[in-house]
Amino acid sequence: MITLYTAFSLWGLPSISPACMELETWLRMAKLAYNKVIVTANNFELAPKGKVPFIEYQGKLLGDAALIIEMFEQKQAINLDAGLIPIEQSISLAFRRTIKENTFWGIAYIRYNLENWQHFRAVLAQALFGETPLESSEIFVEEFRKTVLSQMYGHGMGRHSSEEIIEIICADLQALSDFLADKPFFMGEQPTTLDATAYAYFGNFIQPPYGSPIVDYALQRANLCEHYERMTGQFFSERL
Ligand SMILES: N[C@@H](CCC(=O)N[C@@H](CS)C(=O)NCC(=O)O)C(=O)O
Repeated sequence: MITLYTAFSLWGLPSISPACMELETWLRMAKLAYNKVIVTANNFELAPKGKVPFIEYQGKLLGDAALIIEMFEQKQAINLDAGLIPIEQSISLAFRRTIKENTFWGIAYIRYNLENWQHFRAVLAQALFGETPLESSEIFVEEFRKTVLSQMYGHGMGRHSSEEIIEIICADLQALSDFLADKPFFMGEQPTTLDATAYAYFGNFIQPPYGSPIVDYALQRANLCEHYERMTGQFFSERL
């Protein structure tokens, strides 16, 4: 049995962490059964890479959604991308890396900028500390924000102006929308790994209650919104 350690669910999303939602979606697509444990301040220290998601499988803790998916592909001989020819596999990998390594920072930018931080801080505190009063969790969540902002700076996205970040992230969303076009799934008629990634990250732009020109832009990409609904219907129908 797989134990999935994941960030909590909110705003209609299976998880407010896009990487957690990506992995959970993939597990469902691969029809692998799992137990779900919600990560709090108490068990976060189990995370082998200091990040969520992580899993416990065959007595070992493993981190990183992409590496976990690769491990299952090998150990369980599951390949959601088996129908793709090599050039399609390259495109899929390039889009997944773009979403996870670049577009993701748009989500962090929206949540951790000062405008939305007051609200997101309370969400994070509640998730990590439950009913503990906000005061006692304040230091932890403020440190958490500092870590994320410094990661964003280290990545390079955090060195750009708001206008530049908005332009960069909207260009990623446009590329995704153009590539999806009028297909039901990114690589055609059947869902593949890229659908899990795009679904999770796009959902984490459009579902939270945070205003941003990026969110407005995302919501105007009708085919991506329809893809989000399609994936929910197919893999998280209990949420409808
Ligand atoms: N490449 C990792 C990214 C995971 C990730 O960035 N997780 C975030 C939440 S979405 C996290 O745990 N951040 C806490 C931290 O960086 O300290 C994956 O795909 O699993």
